Amino acid sequence: MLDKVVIANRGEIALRILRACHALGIRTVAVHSTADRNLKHVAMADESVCIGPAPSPESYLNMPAIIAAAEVTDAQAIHPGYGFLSENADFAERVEQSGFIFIGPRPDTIRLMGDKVEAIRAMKAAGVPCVPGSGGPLGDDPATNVKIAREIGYPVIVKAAGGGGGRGMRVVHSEAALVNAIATTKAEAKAAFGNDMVYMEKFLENPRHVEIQVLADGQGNAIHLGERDCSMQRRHQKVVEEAPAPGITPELREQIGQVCVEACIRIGYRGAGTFEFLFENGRFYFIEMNTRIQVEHPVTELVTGIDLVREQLMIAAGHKLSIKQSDVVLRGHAIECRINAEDPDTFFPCPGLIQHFHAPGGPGVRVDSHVYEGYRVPPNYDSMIGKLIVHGADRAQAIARMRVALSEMVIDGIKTNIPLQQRIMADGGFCQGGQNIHYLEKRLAERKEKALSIL
Ligand code: MV4
Repeated sequence: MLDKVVIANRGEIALRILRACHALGIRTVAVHSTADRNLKHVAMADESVCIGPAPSPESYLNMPAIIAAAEVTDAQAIHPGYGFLSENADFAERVEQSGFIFIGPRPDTIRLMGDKVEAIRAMKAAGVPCVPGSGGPLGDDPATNVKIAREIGYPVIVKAAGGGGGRGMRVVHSEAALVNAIATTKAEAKAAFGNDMVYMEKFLENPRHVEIQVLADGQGNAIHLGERDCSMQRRHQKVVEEAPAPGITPELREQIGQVCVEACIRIGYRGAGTFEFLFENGRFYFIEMNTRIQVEHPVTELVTGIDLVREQLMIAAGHKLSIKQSDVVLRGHAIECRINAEDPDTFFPCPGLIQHFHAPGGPGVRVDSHVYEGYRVPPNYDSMIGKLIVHGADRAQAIARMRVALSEMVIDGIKTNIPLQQRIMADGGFCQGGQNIHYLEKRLAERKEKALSIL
C-alpha cells in the first residue's frame, strides 16, 4: 500500500481524501494556502505544508510548490481531488517525472480527454454512442461548414475543442447565423483556451444530463457503477444530483454501462472516471469524459456501497480491481444537495464567519463538509462549503430524508443556499423526477417574475 499521500486540494474533498487515506493506514500531507491554515483537514493531516498565498494560481495551481511539498515530506503519491490541477495533463506528467504517483489516469489519457474532438473520436471508435456531428474539427471553408450543418440539421451547436463544462459553445438556429457563429466561437476559444479548434454537433433541445461512473485498473479490468442524474443545474453549476437516474431501466443501464467498460479497456483507462452523456428520448449521447473524482461521487457510493476514493488509492498503489461487475448491486436511491455560501435568491457568494453550525444526522444521512463553528469561509475560492447526501429505500424516502436533514441543518453567520434546496425538495416537478437540464433555470426565472410583479 502507499505510505504517504499529498492531498493537493482544499475544502470538503481534501477532507474526504484524508479520511480514505487514514482508513487505509496511509499517512497524509495537507498542502494549503495562507488563507487556508484553519481548514479542518490541515489540522487532521499527519503533516502540512503552506504552498503559497491565497490566490489559487500561486498555491493550489502552483505545480513546483506542490511537487516540492511531496519531496520534502518524502511522500509517494499526489491526489489532485477535483478542480485545480486534477485534469491538467502537464501536472500529471511532471508529478510522474519527479518520481511520484499521480492518483488518476495516465497523463496521455488526461490529455486525450481534454481535447474534446479527440475524446469524441476515440469514444466513437470504441463504440460509444455520440451526438451526430462534424466528427472532427471545422475547417475554414464556409461552404463546407454550411454543408456539414445541413447534413446534421438545425439547430446545431458549435463547441470549442479546448472547452468543456459549458465553456466556449454557441447554439446556431439557422444557416444565416452559422458562419459568423463559428468565427465568434473560434475567436473566443482562442482567447480562453489558446486553441481555436471548434467542432459541430446537433443541438439537443431538451436533454437530461446522465453520467456513468467507471473504475479501471489500467491492467485490463474495468467496471461501471451505474449512473447519476445531474440535470438540476444553474449556469453549468450542478445543484442537486441523484443515483440512480429516474426512468433508466436495468437493461438500459447494463447496456450503456457495458459500452463504457469496453471503452475503458480499449483505451487502457486507469482510475475513476465519468462518461458524461446527454439523455434524450431514451437514448444516450456521449459529450465528454471526466478523468477525476467528481463532486457528486457520494450518491454513487451510497447506492453501491463502494468507497470510490479508496478504490482510487488501491488502483494507484498498483492493485488490480478487487470488485467484479457482478459484485456491483444498486440498492435504493441517493440524493446530494450541494451547500453553497451564497445568497439563495441572487446566488451572490457570501463568505464570512460561521457563528453556529449543526450537522443533520440519522439513518441514511451523510454530511461531507469541512466547515465548523468558528470557521471563516474565505472569499478566494469556490462557494461550495459542503454536501448533504441522503440514502433511502426508494426516491420518495430519499426526498423525505433530505427534507428533514435540510430542516435540521444550521449554518448561521453567512447566507447559504439551504432555502433554495428546501424549495427544490418541495417542488412538484423535482418530486416527479426526470426533469431536463433547463428545468431549474425555468423555475428560477418564473419565481423572479413573480417577485418583480409584487413590487
Ligand atoms: C450540448 C447540449 C445540447 N446539445 N450538446 C453544456 C456543458 C457541456 N458539458 C456540454 N453542454 C451541453 N452540450 C449538444 N449537442 C446542451 C448542453 C448543456 C448542458 C449539458 C449538461 C448539463 C447542463 C447543460 C446546460 C446547458 C447546456
